[in-house]
Amino acid sequence: MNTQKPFPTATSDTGFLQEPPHLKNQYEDDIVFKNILKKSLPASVLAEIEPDLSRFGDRVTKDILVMGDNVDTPNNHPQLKQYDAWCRRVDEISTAQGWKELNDVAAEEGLIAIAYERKYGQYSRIYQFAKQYLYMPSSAMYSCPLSMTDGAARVIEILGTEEMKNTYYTRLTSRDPRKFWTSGQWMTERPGGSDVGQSETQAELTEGSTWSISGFKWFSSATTADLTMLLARTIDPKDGTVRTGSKGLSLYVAEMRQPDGQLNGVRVHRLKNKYGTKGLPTAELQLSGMKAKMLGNPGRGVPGIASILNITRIYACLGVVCALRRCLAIAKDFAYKRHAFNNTLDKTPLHITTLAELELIFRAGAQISFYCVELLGRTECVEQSEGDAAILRFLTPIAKAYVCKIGVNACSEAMEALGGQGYMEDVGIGRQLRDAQVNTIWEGTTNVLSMDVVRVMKETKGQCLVTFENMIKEKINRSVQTSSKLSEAAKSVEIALDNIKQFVKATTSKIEMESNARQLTFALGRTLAGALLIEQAAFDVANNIEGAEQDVFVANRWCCVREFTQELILINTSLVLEEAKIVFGSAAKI
Ligand code: MFK
Repeated sequence: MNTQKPFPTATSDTGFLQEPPHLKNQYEDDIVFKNILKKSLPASVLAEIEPDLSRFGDRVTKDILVMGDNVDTPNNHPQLKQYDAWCRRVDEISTAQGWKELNDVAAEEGLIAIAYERKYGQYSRIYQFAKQYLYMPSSAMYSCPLSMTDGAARVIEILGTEEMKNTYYTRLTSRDPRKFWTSGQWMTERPGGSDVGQSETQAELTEGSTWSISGFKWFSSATTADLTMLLARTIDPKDGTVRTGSKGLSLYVAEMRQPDGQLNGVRVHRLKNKYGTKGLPTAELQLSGMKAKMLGNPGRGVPGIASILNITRIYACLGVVCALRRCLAIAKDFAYKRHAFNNTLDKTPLHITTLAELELIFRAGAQISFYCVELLGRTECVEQSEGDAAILRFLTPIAKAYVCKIGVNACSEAMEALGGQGYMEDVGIGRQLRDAQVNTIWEGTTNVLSMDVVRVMKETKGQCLVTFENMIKEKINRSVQTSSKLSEAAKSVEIALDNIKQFVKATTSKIEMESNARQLTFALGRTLAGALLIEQAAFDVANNIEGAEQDVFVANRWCCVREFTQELILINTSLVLEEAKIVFGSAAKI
């Protein structure tokens, strides 16, 4: 029988005190991330940027983390003051000190600038997103204004006038905090968040090329931005008519404030009370005569703003991946330190297996995100990159829908890995989970993105699937030549590809295509991740890189499980009708 002397009575200061988990350098401590960069960057570029990444990887655990914590402190959440003491309308939104500091850090660190200076050509995007990856989990959603700023810079680069490029673009891509501007992106209105074609806001030409915009925007994220990109229904200057639906919408750019500092026809109706992203000011806005300029052609607002969405969607995808990475960093360090049932958690079989599942999801998501970034860089910097643009157009909604969905669930699981402590605000997982959740919603919900996948298939008459298959096969065929240990995984990917093709063939009606869109999107995401994990493992083996053995294991573990190769279950029309009955109680008219 084990006996021991009685313990002294524990008080709040004596007795057991758990050693807390600590964050190490977020670049040096992340072999998955480092290996992705090795695969996707020329060695000379990586050698040049690595000191900056290593320095920044340390900084995001120090002053930047303090700024983020300051932003997410309840007393510091944004406040709206609508009137001054004399009943003058002022509509001032105050934000945390940390919020302002995060803005300055973003400019100084070149978190937008790097992508547009293009010092490393197509690889500049990877460098920029590598820094975003490090910055996001510490910055309490300053990545939101930054992602929209990035999208706005790109749209101005594509569609803007010389004047816009000399003024707005220069500011959006500046490294000088005194010059740096951020941009918002206002689409959502009360009748339609997903179905933007129902928007009510209207734009009327007043003088020269200046438009006057009036209406009500229901969600405006980062309302303290200096500039905004917005959609409005164009009143035809010739006959005063407006066109209904999304073809009547044009894209406009407007400054938040007029030269005298007054708001530019904007009234802040109220701040939103959100589930997460608490430090990010999101507001309802009344627009009355907001002066704006049109970007691109009238009626082409949705395709115009889609250039922003296609960038912010990659941010959303990466945002979940790095949130999960942060949750895992905390959970892993805790596992080394926490004793339970006569062992530390890192030696407890079920705990190991649970964290390994999350590690797989993280690695899969990181591969998909950085592959999209790689393609984005090529489309912006390489001539004749139409093929890359076509595949990126197809992969972006797949990446956003699939990675955000599996990643948020994994963040929730990581919270549980610390037991009750995981649920405590000051441990650091709560904010990650809350903030990650929005990424499944904004910039298109999972269903909207799944329908976007269907849209691309329709628009390309199925060619995107052929391109997808070729790209995947090219990656896995090349990889198995490097390592025979990847053959099983590669075979699984081929089976998964065949299943997808059979599945698409079997969906014959519009109803079937739509009701199966989510399944299809997830299967495409899962398969893409498989091919990229195989490619990473082969690269590591070929170059004898640290972590190669684990990456071979990961590729096999991801691809050689039942869910990966299982056939997709076709939801046919009669099944949808039956499902409608169990959900809504009666047969749906669809
Ligand atoms: C860390 C991350 C931070 C992120 C911060 C973000 C904060 C900002 C918060 C927000 O602003 S949330 C609001 C986000 N809103 C959305 O994402 C809207 C979601 N809805 C959709 O995406 C709908 O699919 C869409 C509005 C595009 C549907 O509109 P329509 O008019 O029914 O679409 P239609 O007719 O299919 O497409 C119109 C045109 O746009 C077509 O081109 P054509 O006219 O030439 O045929 C489409 O091909 C084109 N298009 C649509 N989506 C596209 C696109 N083109 C390129 N890329 C896309 N993604």
